[in-house]
Amino acid sequence: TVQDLVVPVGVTLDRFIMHSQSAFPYATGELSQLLRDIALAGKIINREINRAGLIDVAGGNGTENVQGEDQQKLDIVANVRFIRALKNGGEVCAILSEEEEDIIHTGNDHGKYVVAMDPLDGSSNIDVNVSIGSIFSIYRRVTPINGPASMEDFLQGGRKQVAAGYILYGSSTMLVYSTGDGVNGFTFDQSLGEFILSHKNIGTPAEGKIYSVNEGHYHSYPPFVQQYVAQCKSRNFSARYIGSLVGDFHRNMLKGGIYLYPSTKKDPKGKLRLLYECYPLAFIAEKSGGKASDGFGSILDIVPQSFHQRSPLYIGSAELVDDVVKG
Ligand code: P6P
Repeated sequence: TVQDLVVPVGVTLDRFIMHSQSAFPYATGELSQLLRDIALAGKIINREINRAGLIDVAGGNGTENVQGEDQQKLDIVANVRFIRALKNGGEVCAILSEEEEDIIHTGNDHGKYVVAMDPLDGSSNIDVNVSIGSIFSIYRRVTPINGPASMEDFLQGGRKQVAAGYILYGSSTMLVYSTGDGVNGFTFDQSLGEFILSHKNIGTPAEGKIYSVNEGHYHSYPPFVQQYVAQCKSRNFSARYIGSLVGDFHRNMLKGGIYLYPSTKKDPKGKLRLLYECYPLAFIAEKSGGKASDGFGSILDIVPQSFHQRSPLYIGSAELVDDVVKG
């Protein structure tokens, strides 16, 4: 498997992908190229974010996305950069983005893959310099090659993802992804312009002492969540919630912990989006030994009905997710 490869920490993403490729001799390299295209988009967005205060890309754009959410200028910049990188890369025939109502056809009808993405999650944090992230989910298309992609390419269900991951624009910028065989983290070296393998074969600790939830919504949480939060306090857990899903998820994956976004009165189906937030992070969670649930079953087993549907999300250390779900 990929994890058995003698790939030392410190290799570039390109070399890691090449080594991984050698573990799958029948793979034809399109997925490898697609991962490189995503890394390129991440490098470009990283540069824009780092300059946000200096060039006019910070703040609101005065427009709303399909979700009715105020678009930040960088939301739009990130969306455009990802679409352009994936279109130019040639491996992706269509994209589903949080920022667009319908799927975007790239013109690469020969492409074997489709990507569902949240180009920049937590973007309201940009102006206050808090970590933000891009989240992506990759499927092989099920519609005929050379024809147009369509809805069923994106509604295959979480367990049909061939790869998923995120880019975290934090104190350092990291790309974390899995192609199904372990989770690996790459830290961006600004001086080289390269992602370097820094976190090989990440394992989510089964237990943890951190819980991430917005306690401001406490009174609108279901009783089983209120009980769980009380249990965290009685167990002297630390509360860590930065209002940015990718940042909270990444910390919990490395240190052990649980992130909760329950259903609320305002969002009875939860706030987070199934296809490009919950599914990809659930894929990463499970491939690193963690768990992800909607309160009833695994996120990855939810049958998708529509592009932008929401779901409650309880994700992180396996034993903590079990605790909250069993109530
Ligand atoms: P609340 C950001 O808007 C986001 O989608 C996640 O990144 C974050 O965890 C959550 O919503 C924050 O939502 O309701 O706690 O402000």
